[in-house]
Amino acid sequence: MTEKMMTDPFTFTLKTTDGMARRGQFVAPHGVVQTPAFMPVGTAGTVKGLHPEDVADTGAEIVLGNTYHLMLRPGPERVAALGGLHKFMNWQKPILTDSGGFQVMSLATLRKLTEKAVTFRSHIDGTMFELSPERSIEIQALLGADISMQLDECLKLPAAREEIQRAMALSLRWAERSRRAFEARNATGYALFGIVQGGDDIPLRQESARELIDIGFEGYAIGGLAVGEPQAVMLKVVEETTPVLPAERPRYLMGVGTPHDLLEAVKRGVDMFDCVMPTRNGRHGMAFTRFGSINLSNARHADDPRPLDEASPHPAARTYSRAYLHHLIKANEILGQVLLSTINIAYYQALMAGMRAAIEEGRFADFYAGTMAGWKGGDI
Ligand code: PRF
Repeated sequence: MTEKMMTDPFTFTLKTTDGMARRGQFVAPHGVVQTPAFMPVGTAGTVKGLHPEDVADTGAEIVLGNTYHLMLRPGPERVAALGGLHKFMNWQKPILTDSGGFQVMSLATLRKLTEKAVTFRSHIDGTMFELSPERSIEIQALLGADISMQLDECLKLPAAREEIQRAMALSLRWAERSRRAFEARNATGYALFGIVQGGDDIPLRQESARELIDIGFEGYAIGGLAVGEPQAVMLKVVEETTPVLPAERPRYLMGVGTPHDLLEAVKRGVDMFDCVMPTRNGRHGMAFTRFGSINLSNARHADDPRPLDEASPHPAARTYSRAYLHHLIKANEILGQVLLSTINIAYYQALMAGMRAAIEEGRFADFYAGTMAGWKGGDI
């Protein structure tokens, strides 16, 4: 299916598997998304530096928005009155919104967490806010998100087992309240994902996954990773969690990661990702390519007439010389940040498209080996 009817339910179809890797698609109110998928981060109603048309031209079929940022500014009631987030930011394809819990923990000050809600001081102007599971669902509905996320508590690692257990149990109680609030909306086609927590403790992770499945969600996220643990720990948690999750629902690894993380996580059965890395690192002069990552602020690029990748499917990676990109970054020109953000998102999308084709054709292992070998040509 390529066309989407507004009355269709949210569905995920698993088309093929290759080992643990999965090739699927989901149908959301604003369109169809092929998986494994990477979602560029559009925190404050914009994928920083890119026109929405340029985001779509990279191959992205869905972007992520943030409850936390949009509740502080410009306010979800205002966005709703202006026709919802899709219209506000001129992005007509699906949007997944994060619930706010993780951003409160990483950005807000004076946080106070109770059973009922998290209260915090805005990092923008100091105003106090309260975010409960119910208010998070309400905000995501006001924004018009195709996929909403439950409110959860994400700890940094390392953390004590009792603390991990406490946050996981609270997240489960919030999952139940989020589900109830979401059901009350009666919004056909829209989806709510539960979030597995449990730190680096495998039994807690599996308990969290099983309890979420009992509540029942359209999809399941793995949260609480890429928070300070080594990659091997993250991958171990992923590979011990995905087998517990239902095959017929999408799995989303939140806030991950490097191209290598994506390759390893798809291999272990993950379908969706989001990360600021392609845009944030791009703004700081880093290019992600099939040769590995390249730091364009390095002086050795100053006289290099070659494009980043003459065989890239995206014109920006084929057109501009490394010398020009080096110059733009050194001169702190906006265009340098825009071009590298675009090139990086396009590379992430090409990597996902490559993985999707490889899974379909039963050659994921070859694709994995070839991609890993290619990255050895990078410079960091
Ligand atoms: N929870 C939520 N959002 C997130 C995370 C989480 O655990 C992460 C973890 N890396 C990123 N974004 N709600």
